[in-house]
Amino acid sequence: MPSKPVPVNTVRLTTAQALVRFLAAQYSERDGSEQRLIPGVWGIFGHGNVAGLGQALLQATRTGEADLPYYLARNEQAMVHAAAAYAKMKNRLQTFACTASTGPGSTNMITGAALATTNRLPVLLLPSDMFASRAPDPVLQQLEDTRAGDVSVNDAFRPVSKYFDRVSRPEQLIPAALAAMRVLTDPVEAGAVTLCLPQDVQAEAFDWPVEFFRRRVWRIGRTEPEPAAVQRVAALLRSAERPLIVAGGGVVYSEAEAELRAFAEATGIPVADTHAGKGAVPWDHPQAVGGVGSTGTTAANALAAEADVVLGIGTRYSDFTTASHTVFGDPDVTFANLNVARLDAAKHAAEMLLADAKTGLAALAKALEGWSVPDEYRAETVRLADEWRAEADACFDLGHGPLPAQTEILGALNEALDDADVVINAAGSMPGDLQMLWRARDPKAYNVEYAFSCMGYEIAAGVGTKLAAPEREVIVLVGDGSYLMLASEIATMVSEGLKVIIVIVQNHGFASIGALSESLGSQRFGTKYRYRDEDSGLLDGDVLPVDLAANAASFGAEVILADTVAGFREAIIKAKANSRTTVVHVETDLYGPNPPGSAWWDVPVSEVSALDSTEAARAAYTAHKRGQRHYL
Ligand SMILES: Cc1ncc(C[n+]2csc(CCOP(=O)(O)OP(=O)(O)O)c2C)c(N)n1
Ligand SMILES: [Mg+2]
Repeated sequence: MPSKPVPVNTVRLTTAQALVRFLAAQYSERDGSEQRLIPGVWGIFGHGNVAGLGQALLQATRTGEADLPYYLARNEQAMVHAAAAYAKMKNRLQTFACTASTGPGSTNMITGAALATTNRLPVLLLPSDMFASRAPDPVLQQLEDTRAGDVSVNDAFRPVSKYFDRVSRPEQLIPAALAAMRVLTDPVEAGAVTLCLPQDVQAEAFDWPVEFFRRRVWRIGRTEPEPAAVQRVAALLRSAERPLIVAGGGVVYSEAEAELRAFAEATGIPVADTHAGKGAVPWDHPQAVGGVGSTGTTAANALAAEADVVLGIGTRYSDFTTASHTVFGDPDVTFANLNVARLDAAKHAAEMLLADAKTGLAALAKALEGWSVPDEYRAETVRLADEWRAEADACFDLGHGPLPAQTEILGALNEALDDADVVINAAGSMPGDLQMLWRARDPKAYNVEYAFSCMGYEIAAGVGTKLAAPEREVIVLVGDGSYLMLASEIATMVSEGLKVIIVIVQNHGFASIGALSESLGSQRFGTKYRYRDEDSGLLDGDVLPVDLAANAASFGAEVILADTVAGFREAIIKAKANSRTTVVHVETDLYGPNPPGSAWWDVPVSEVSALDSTEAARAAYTAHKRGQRHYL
């Protein structure tokens, strides 16, 4: 006998209207606190989304049927950066959706997607796609592939997304949207989630089961460690004489700072940090030794050189952290990694402790109760950290001229800021200086994106960070190169009334890649913003008349100029007192001096060359390369 159909209450909506209603009903939960998973949508409209998602967002606002505020970005890459920075500030418990038109609007988001996935930050991307019906093909901005009819430019999102789907029929939205939420709230999978929305499907109506739109709570949870794994790692640490902790972003995202501090104090194990982990332990804590690796402190790198057991917590061990596999120097060094993700836990042939950082640290602390490193090792940690702090103090007070050194500007800024103020940066010479010198006391006060190190992240991230933490002062540090790449979100800050301080560090070129080029024998070739010199044929003529202060003012920001350290200090005090977006423009010396380096970074030098500078650099490279190894 045929069974009767199950009665389902339905509501007739377009796919876009359904998605808006669905997103407004999604919540995340951890430790009992619930919050909206997707509290808003960023976008730029074109023919791909203006009448689909655009109409749905308008209808939601006009009728109040779904609470999903819309933010208008100036560049699609930037809006994904804003969403990633927001998610970072919210410890991955919340993020934004981003809607873009077909073709270039969508492909502009690919860099942002890669940044989010590389940094393990959830973002929901909604690129519009070519017609599912194919009726008017090829539409404006449609790629035509001679080999396959179903390929669109959006397929380029696949390798940079942790979940990818194309909603080619309205009803496909149901499994696609649920899968998207699952991945967005999974700390192991954290990254970009892409739902491609063909422009005709966005506007197509369907009878949706009302159950699809009920309030849904996605429980993020905390993975408990396996007791046997805790015992194995505890035994390894007990056997150690010179253990070292490498604290990464997982500590911060898991809000495990108190556990890490307590663990470090009880065991006496020194704590080195990565960019994403900075601030988890305050810089002046007795076990804190600062950044480790290529741009690490002398203290952290000296301890790493002799560490017998390295406990990595929530770190992905980038090449900067390991100094390209050279910073850990003990031939018998072994690793234990506490991480939610097997991908990271398994690195360097480690004893794996698969768990959330908070629960994992609590379990480890219990298993190691009563055990500590020898007093001499604690004393050595403090001595090395003190030595480094004296070096850092010297970098802050060089009396360099005529233009200040960047380290002096960073020192003055660090001193002028309060503990909760957030500093943002991503690329250029500043991340290295900050990794060595910045003194953070608050785990959310340091937002340096150094997994993708994407020029152009900085200002956009200022927007996302300020939306996430309106109560905090947000300071964007941006080099002139990064500024030139993507400054347009200053207009967004102004229109949204977001008070952000942007410090433009103007040195007329790439201090970072210039110094790198010189050290690799490439003589700073092509790293300065200069007129082309007629005699040499190179870009080494006069400085260009580019005026970034005037450019920033043209967006509606208030601009303060500084050309000395004292002037910069005053400018920051004024900027802090301001209530609107303020840009502080400071000129610094392109040639440093840089803080003292104590580790290497593997950037290959030409094996054969007709230049003496390259030959010399190759010899140095070959020598360094001998110290590189797999940790097996
Ligand atoms: C999108 C992108 N393109 C290229 C690079 C490679 N890169 C790293 S730093 C840098 C120069 C940065 O210049 P600027 O922002 O002025 O900072 P500075 O080096 O002067 O401190 C470049 C081109 C990058 N990180 N990101
Ligand atoms: Mg520069």
